Amino acid sequence: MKKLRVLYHDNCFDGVSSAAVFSRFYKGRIDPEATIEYEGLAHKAGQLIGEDQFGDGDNVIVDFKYSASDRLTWWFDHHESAFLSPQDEAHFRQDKSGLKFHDPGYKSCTKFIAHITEKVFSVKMPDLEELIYWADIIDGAQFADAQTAVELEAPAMKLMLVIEASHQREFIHKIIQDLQHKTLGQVMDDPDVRSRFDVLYAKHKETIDIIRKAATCSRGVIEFDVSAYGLEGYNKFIPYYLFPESVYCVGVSQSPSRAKVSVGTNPWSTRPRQHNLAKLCEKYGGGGHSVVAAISFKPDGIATARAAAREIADLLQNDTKASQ
Ligand SMILES: [Mn+2]
Repeated sequence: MKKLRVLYHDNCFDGVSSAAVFSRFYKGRIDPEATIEYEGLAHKAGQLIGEDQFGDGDNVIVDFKYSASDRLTWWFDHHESAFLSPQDEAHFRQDKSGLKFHDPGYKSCTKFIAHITEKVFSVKMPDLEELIYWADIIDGAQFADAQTAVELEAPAMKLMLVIEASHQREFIHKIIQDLQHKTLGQVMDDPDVRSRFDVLYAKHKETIDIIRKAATCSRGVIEFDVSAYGLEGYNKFIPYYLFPESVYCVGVSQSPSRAKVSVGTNPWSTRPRQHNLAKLCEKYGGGGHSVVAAISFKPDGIATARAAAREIADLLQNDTKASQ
């Protein structure tokens, strides 16, 4: 009887789904009697996965950076930045096991695993199609509309809220086990999952109200300042849900560790985007992607953050006016 340890990207719908899909594959193709353990991994700057995090049987990392450890048996990742160092990348390129896979062209690691296990190992898991579909939508932020992203009607979206906010290992590991043979609706029907969702959903609704009261939208640009409310994390699609006609969003928030300006593009806007937001934020010491970027300031730098947010909003407003 084999032993497997699954190291997965913690508090992430795609990480948890990847763990479930790989476990199903492993039991179907490698050893139906395998004992499987789970270990969540979180991003910390420059930190390697410690040798003590690997088990003494087979080890797989899913939806997370490569490790050059001899104890790593399988690896699947779809992140652009999958290697901590050129040495790690060289180690992966020289690997002859045929059990390590990287393709940044995939929107989710779950779909990547499902494709590889079918194409390379001839294992089909048609009953997991729903999970694979939703992991791809969620990790790739490919929501059909703002309602899907914010109203959280679909069981997958409800489960996403629960997975992202829950830090008890046993609870997440039970979800990984359930996802291997239940529908997403059945997983959500678990009373423990349901009661956690209810609490988180009430908070989510409060957040929508806070942003609704704080936000204005002028010339295609939403501006809001929620620094007085201590919102740590919030669903980043809420502003576009409230102002469907918007093109950009500039938000100011405050946590104990920093004051923050978040700048984003409405993914459902039909108007062409004129600016690279990463470049715009770099001028203030921030960065990110072309469609979503941010700037962090010291915790007492809220006035500077507000001034930067206003400047950026003004620039984007003139831009959207010019393009009309
Ligand atoms: Mn992922």
